[in-house]
Amino acid sequence: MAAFSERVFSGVQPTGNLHLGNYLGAITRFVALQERYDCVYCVVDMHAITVPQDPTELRRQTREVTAAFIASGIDPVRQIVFNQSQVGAHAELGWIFNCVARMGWLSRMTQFKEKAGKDRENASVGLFDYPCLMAADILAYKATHVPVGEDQKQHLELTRDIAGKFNNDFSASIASNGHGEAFFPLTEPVIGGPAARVMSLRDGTKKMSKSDPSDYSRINLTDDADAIAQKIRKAKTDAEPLPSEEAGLARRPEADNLVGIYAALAGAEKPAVLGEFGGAQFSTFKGALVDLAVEKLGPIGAEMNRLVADPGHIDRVLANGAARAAAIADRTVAEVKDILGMVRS
Ligand code: AQP
Repeated sequence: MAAFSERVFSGVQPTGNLHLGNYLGAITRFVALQERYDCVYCVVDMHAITVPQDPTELRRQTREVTAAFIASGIDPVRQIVFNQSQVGAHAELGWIFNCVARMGWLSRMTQFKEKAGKDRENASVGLFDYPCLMAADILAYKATHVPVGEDQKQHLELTRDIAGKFNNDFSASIASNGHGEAFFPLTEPVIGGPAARVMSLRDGTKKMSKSDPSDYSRINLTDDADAIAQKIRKAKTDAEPLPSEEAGLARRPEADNLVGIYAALAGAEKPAVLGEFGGAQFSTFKGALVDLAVEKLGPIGAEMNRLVADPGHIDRVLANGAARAAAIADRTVAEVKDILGMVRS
């Protein structure tokens, strides 16, 4: 396999109510990775429109996700922060990948099945095709690492399948165009830690999600201290005290979830949290979790509110990021066209 320079790409949809799952599963990892890698972080508005969006809300939420990135510690000067629709190369490469990916591959995607539900006939073609655009997002930058929550693992495997098939199908042309053995990297997912899959506060077997109708199922990044406290105090639990060992969390999804959230917010692992709280009642543990969550999330929510009050500044950040992103992605698409045999002037 050819050597690729290391680069991180990831995206978040501007579909409202950024929550603790998005923050712990994805955004905190984005922040950590920027210390070691060149990073490209994208507000994926083209993915958002795979389900209906109100135009005014889409614009507001695009700015809000950008504000969340910056408020959480992503540096848009050192790293590239932009919204997907401003860089046409994503859609162009996405089309090319439609012609590389196979129907059978996409038919196996569980997220489409979950999101389309029983009304598959009425789902948009874009919702079905989402993973091809996601592969284009990543591979337009030849990203070697993608930090995501566990729910995105299957889509990343598909990205690797698309990259592998492209490298294989066009190997002769890739070599004759001077790109060596492989044009695209086989991107590595960066998944893990105690909060790779944060669950609903109302049901420990369901993912915490923006689209859950109950606001009590999630902690939003913009929730104030009172809302955070109420949601944690009302979070579903069982009747037993916390165990002292991690094995004691098996078959206790709600307890496991709250311990995972505490660990991720504290920058610790679950055994250390259980070392401290093993034997405690939930009332005690929830009190400590409220204090920690308010301490960590309060300043982020306040900074987000400050940033969204100046949409002009956010739009300038996005425009600057888009120009820098396009410089990389346009070149990749031009090279892909040469490999495919498309005439360009
Ligand atoms: N519950 C979660 N736990 C850990 N990570 C999560 N992510 C999402 N939910 C959790 C990760 O957050 C990043 C951005 O996700 P997204 O907003 O682009 O899309 P999503 O996964 O579809 O988010 P939601 O909240 O579940 O939205 P809806 O309800 O619209 O489907 C991704 O890295 C994701 O893994």
